[in-house]
Amino acid sequence: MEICISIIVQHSLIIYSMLSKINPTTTQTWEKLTAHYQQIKDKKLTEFFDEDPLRFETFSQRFKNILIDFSKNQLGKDTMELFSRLFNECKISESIEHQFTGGKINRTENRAVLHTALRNISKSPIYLEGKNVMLSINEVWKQMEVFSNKIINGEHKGYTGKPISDIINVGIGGSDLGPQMVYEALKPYHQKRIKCHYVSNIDGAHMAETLKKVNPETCLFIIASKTFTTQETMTNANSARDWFLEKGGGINDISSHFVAVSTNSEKVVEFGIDPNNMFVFWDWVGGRYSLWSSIGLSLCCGLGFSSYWKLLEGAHEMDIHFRNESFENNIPLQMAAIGIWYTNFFEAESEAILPYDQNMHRFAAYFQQGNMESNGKSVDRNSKKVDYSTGPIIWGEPGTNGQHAFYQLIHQGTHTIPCDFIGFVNSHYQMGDHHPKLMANFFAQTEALMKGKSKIEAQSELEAMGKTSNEIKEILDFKVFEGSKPSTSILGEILDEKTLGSLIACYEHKIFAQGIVWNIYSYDQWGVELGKALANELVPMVKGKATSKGKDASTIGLLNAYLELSKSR
Ligand code: G6Q
Repeated sequence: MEICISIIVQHSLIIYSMLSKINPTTTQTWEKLTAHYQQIKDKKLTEFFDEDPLRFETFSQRFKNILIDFSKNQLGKDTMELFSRLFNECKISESIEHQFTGGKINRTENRAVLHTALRNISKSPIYLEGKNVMLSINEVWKQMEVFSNKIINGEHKGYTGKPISDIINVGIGGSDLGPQMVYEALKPYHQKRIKCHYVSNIDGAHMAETLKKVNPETCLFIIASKTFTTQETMTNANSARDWFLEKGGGINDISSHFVAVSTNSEKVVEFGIDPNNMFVFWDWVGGRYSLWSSIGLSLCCGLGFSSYWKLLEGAHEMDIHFRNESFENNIPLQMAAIGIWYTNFFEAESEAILPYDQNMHRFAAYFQQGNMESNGKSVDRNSKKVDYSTGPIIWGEPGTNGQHAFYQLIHQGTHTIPCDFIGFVNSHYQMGDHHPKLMANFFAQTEALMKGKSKIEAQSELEAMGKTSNEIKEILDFKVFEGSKPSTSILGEILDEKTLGSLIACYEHKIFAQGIVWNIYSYDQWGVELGKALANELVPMVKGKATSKGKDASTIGLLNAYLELSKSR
């Protein structure tokens, strides 16, 4: 017994010292990178290409049917060599192993981080505290497959005997963004008879407008919440249940119209959902990484289990790549390095994700959470305030819409905004020449950002247009594009399930690797808590049932105005 306790104690000590606690800016390589930055910061991107005719080949990587072109970034081979050393100094390989093998690297929540196990389709054992987690994962996979097959083939009937036609996923944040993003991205793979809807916002408009589109007899609600206590989700779930009962469903019919995806069985039962209709997951799945868990149930129903499986397969392939490849060939690590290069040396504050694929319209929003909630931290793993930048602001919209909106600032503004362009060689939609035109825009933008337009070029253009020298003088400076605006191009063969799975996993690993170097904990999200707690406290005040005494003057002012104006309607 004593020996056993001693082993446990030793083990937990090892667990807590698992990730390095190195301030990256104190490493030898950081100093070298700083000097290196001074040498190349003003070098034009076009100069890099002039010097090395094989630059595209040197800085392109291939992963399955995806090509990643890093060549239009402000860096040379020496830059990447330095980053390889920095990553070694920050113990990246050890950290990757800790993550994949169930180390409690989410230190502030004392949890392992094992979303990679959820897509371990090889089913090879992964042990957490002596238990092979793949056994329970496999059981949930089976449950998801059986359930979604019944929905798709119409065997699962609603309370009037009709098959289910609409799935409403009720969740928020990590329990919403991932499945919704994937469902949208994989439109060509949708099941014909089933439509998925996603309701997240506590604004009643979201649920009310969605309910207008469905029939209570044929709709199934998936209440997706890791904790089953989230204010927005529980409020929406209660309203959905009220609506269902009002529209003719009975209490006994709830079991065929409501299922839960959660880690909290007690709360699920309290809500009135039969535990047999519950799909579990585990505390080692972070909300924003839970797409891979039973939170993906709506996808199994809306796409079919085999499509969902291919998504996992694509992610698993990227996991193997990330875990095994050396820095020189490791795509997520190189993406991480380039991001750090711009954030910490070029002082870029944001990164744009620009998919040239309309169906990927939620991809940037998804990684806005993935990245900003993971790496939006300012306390390091030594509990010290960092004195360097960490996670950037992530944003983006699908091309070409963005071109007619915000690209102006990327081309001619004062900020450095590294951009990821994502596009595909083949389209699912064979309509006229839309696709070649779309891709021409992709390539044109990356070219324009890199090359820019010099004063001489602008001048000769204006001359060719027949402008007088006075007219040219007036306008010339505004027609100049500095160029040397960095971009990475990601070109896939077609947007299918596997490719999407690989892309998502690639960005996830990039985020993780950056968090390791920045010496922060990427898997907690304490920043979300304060607002949540205050909102709960404010509800009775907004309802006029509690005094706002003790609140600050602005909040009291807002509350008073709200209550006064609410009387006037
Ligand atoms: C993600 C966050 C957050 C979470 C939501 C929903 O990493 O933790 O976005 O997913 O707050 O939480 P529940 O699933 O517990 O309702």
